[in-house]
Amino acid sequence: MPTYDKYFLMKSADAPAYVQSRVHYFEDGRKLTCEEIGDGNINYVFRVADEEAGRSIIVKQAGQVTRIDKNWELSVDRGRIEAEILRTQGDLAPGLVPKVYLYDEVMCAIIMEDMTNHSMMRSALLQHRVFPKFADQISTFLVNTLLLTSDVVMGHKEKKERVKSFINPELCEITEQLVYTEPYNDCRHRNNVLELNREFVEKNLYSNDTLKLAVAKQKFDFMNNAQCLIHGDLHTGSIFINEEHTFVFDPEFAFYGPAGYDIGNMIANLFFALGNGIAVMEKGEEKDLFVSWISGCIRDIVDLLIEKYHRAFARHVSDLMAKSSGFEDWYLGEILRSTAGVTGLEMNRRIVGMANVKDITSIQNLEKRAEIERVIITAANEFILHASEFVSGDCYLANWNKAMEKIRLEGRCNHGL
Ligand code: SR1
Ligand code: MG
Repeated sequence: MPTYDKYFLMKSADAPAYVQSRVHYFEDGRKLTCEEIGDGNINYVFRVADEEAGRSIIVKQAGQVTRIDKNWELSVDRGRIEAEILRTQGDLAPGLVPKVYLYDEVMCAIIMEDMTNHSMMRSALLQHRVFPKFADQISTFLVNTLLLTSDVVMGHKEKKERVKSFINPELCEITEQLVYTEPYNDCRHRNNVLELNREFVEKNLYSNDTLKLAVAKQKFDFMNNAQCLIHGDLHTGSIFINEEHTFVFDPEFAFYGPAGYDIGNMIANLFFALGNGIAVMEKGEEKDLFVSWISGCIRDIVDLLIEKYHRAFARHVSDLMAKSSGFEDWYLGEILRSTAGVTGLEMNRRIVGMANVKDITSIQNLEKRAEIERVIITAANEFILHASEFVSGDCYLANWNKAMEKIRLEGRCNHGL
């Protein structure tokens, strides 16, 4: 029987005994089952269950290399960061993240609440399910976790201590490469570009110097702006959801960075779901319902976030100078500018970069996929190049619609988008 005093990467068969040795969650002697359910690029996620009693728990273990590339080594310290931020976010946004029962420094494993009766949001959106409460819930999560961990609210010394403990160089480096560099030059020759779009990508991304300058400015904001504690990878695969409730999890990329990074990631990933709905759904009521819900969701997230930001600012801001007239709007303006830029960056990198999204890669009709990819890149470049213009939810939708129109007019969109 292992004593777990030395790190090893668990297999499904190891996890039940490990859980029993670490937490008192299942009664002794119960028959436990386990499956590995992780579908991310990096870690292993085991669901350990007592099927008869209807109880289950999650073990998430950090491997020493990524799943997407076994030659890619990563510090296992990300497990500690993830456990700490889940606890912090649980305090700031109660009920919106899973409870952490234990973090094991040796095995680099977190034992946490299972998000039963919830589905991974990306998979649910691929089935074109709608979640009417999501915009309200995620905007609360964003405002609470971002504004309340920033210097405008927190004591500045305490905040600096936290910046220190959330230094996350290796995971940040992944983002610096995959989001802020490679989509614009394929410098590591690992971009995935659809053959039908090769020329389009060459022209609009790899040879676009104006765009590269705007991206470079955003990159240095990401690296230097320790504004607040961000999740760092807030896409629809980092959310479990049902019609009533939302759980945000998987914050191993967390560090003190720009608030707009989380908000922009969220919006971009909803655009992927919208793109999928437009490309694959048959014309009709169901499609209209999904497209109108997801568009409304994007618009509402931005607008609710602005509304809740002002409320939280009035209630929580402690820094005397941040109370100066005009500061509240200026600070929000900076967040919104960065949000729009990151929306564009995430949209581009999931289309041409190394780590893609099923919303798009699962589109079987390659002509349709190519067209929706061009719409996404067109909209993305506008978000990046004109970031300061996106000051409301309607601006986001108008840009998407303009990109759809542009691709149609270019005579390429003949496949029913
Ligand atoms: C090597 S990791 C690739 C991507 O997966 C993660 O979820 C992040 O989004 C990262 O960029
Ligand atoms: Mg992840």
